[in-house]
Amino acid sequence: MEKTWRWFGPNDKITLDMLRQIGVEGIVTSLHHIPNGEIWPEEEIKKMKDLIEAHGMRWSVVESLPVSESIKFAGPDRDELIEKYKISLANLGKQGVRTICYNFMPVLDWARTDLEYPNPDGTSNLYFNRAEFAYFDIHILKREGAEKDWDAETLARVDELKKGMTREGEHRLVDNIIVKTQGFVNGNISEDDQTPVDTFRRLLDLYKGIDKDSLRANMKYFLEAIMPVCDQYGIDMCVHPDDPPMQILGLPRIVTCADDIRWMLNAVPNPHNGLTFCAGSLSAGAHNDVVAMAREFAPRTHFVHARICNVMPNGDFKESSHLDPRLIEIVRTFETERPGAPMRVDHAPLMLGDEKMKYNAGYSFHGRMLALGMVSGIMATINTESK
Ligand code: DNO
Repeated sequence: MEKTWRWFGPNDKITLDMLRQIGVEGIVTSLHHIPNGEIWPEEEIKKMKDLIEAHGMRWSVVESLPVSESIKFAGPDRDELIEKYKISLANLGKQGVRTICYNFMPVLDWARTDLEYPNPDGTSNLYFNRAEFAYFDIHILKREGAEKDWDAETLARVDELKKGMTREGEHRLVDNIIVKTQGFVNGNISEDDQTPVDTFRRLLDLYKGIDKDSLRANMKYFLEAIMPVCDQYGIDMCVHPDDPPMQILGLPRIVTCADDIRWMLNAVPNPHNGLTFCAGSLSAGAHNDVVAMAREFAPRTHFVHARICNVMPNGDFKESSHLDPRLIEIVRTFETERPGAPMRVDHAPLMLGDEKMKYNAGYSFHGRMLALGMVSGIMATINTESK
């Protein structure tokens, strides 16, 4: 696979020169300065592409070309937004940038409760504490009917948490769940939002009455509308699975398991309608056999996120080592079945000074460098064995 790296543009503290030195071949990035829903002009795309190429790499993947909420919940301006999306795709196609990662998660792009969960070796990791997330839902968002969506064991943990919860503790949860994990992904929340909980509630309201079937219908509508542009320019659309892969905060989620993925691939059977195989997101659901899913969906996978999670019996989950045997099997599958596909690592630990650098959550330098080294080693071994 092609070794790629998610780079956040010229303001990223990690520079293109640094990436070249650590064996990165392709860049995964977005035009982060263009607001969600606006057209990406061809000259802006060319500028980014030229910058990357001047550093000896190529622009392999767009992550993300964000899908506006209104397209997801079928708001009155969805056709207009889809037209703009198509123009952006065509402009990317004209510049030869042909792999596009996006997601169809309502409101929230991904969720974690702790961004620096300490490991015994002195590094730290991202962590999802199910009870803390439920606490956020029930006691901070105060979402109507929230309690009904959580199991008894989690509710008992929430009660325990409540006894010791402080204002700082609540603030930290809001910051982690709404601000720090969402702010940098061109989503709905900006890092300087002074009232993120209110913004969040307004966003949740947009989805009143939208269930799984209507969200699926809206996704199909979107994909059918953009496929002609994908056909014309050879663009591969790669949906990112829902992270975590389950219903949360009363929102429907439709890319959570093998059945969901089968549905979305069959609903629009064009090969350009494909998948970002994010082993990490899928493995955060105990219901997913990620190794089997990699084998099943390899033919329609155009982009791979190499990382993996461990789910605990209480539903909490944590990122695991990039040398996890499941990940080795997944890398083997894609290295064999999709040899040229772009692959990147993410959600690696904070280590060796990363913690002072204020990187975007999940996107450390040393941690990711080590992870890329590990996955590169797995790939090299697989290639040697197969000769
Ligand atoms: C988180 C990422 C996601 C991903 C988007 C794709 O670390 O994996 O933010 O980029 O969901 O649209």
